[in-house]
Amino acid sequence: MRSCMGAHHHSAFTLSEVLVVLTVIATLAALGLPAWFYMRTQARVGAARTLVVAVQNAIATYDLKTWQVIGRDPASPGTFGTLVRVDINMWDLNGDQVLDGDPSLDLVTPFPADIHASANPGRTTYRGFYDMAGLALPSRSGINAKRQVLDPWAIPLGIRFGAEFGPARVGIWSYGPDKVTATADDVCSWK
Ligand SMILES: [Ca+2]
Ligand SMILES: [Ca+2]
Repeated sequence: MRSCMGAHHHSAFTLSEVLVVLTVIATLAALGLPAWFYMRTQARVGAARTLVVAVQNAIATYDLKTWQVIGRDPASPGTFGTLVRVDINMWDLNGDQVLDGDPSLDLVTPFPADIHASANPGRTTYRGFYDMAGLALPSRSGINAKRQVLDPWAIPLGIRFGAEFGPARVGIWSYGPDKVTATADDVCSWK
């Protein structure tokens, strides 16, 4: 009796054992993959938020340097002239609400013809946000061949100007996980 039962245990995995293992694997995959995708998306959203704030701060800091005093009368030491902001739209020269890279590297996007430094040397020294502001990019972000700043989904950041964005008057956003602008998952500097 005992030896008879023992004989059965020499076989390899039974069908039911294989099914149990497969079920466990399928369950782990069902639980684990969505969780992994979710965590990866959350990490990218967090990185996008860091990038958006960093770019906004870099633009604000750079803009401070471009404030200029005009109308000061050297003959009247008591006058201070008027502080004016210049180059407010220099980060989006072509007005397409995409943060510019180096215009001389981007011959497709319709920049004003005379902005291309290569076509008109000396006309402009503007080389795009990344090279003008000298920002150290946070992790998960990058730049493309046009030297545009890319979010964690490798999409260039959006940019918009207006009084609604506060004293800096500039809003920066990532298109978010759906890679489409002006949808609910956008990562915006102003909200
Ligand atoms: Ca642009
Ligand atoms: Ca979006």
